[in-house]
Amino acid sequence: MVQWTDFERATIQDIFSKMDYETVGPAALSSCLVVYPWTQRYFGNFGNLYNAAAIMGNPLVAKHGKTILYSLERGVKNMDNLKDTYAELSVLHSEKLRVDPDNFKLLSDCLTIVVAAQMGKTFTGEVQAALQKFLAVVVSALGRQYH
Ligand code: ZNH
Repeated sequence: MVQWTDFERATIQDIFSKMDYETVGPAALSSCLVVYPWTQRYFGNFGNLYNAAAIMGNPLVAKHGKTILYSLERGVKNMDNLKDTYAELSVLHSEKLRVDPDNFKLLSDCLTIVVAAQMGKTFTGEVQAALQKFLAVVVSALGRQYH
């Protein structure tokens, strides 16, 4: 089982409690779709993803960005049981959505960049390590039901 230090727990809780999901979720997902264009293939039903401006202004992208953050919030509340927390979503992404699990890491990097930009100087090396660790464990849990 993954062990968390008090600092890591406090940092993750702090980041998510202060996060504005309305801006961070859409920014992270739209960055992912712009920077890694092949990730657009899963969102064929989202309408216009023609260019960066279209992606950033797409309401379905914005909504889904928020959905992802709410899902991560569930993880923040269940840091000692991330495997079970994401078991069902792992099955969904694997069997139904057929999302290549490598993409989870790309999204978590985009999210880290958005958070870092917002936190400025308070985004220290220790904070970065705690956030990346949390996201890596979530990504691993999301990848567990792939075979
Ligand atoms: Zn995902 C969906 C989460 C990533 C793709 N997702 C989803 C949902 C959730 C999630 C919660 C919803 C479900 C239901 O409805 O039930 N994701 C998530 C998370 C993450 C993710 C947490 C990370 C971290 N995804 C992702 C990626 C991708 C995706 C990266 C690609 C690229 N998802 C997806 C899709 C879907 C989802 C496609 C479906 C959508 C719609 O709406 O249609």
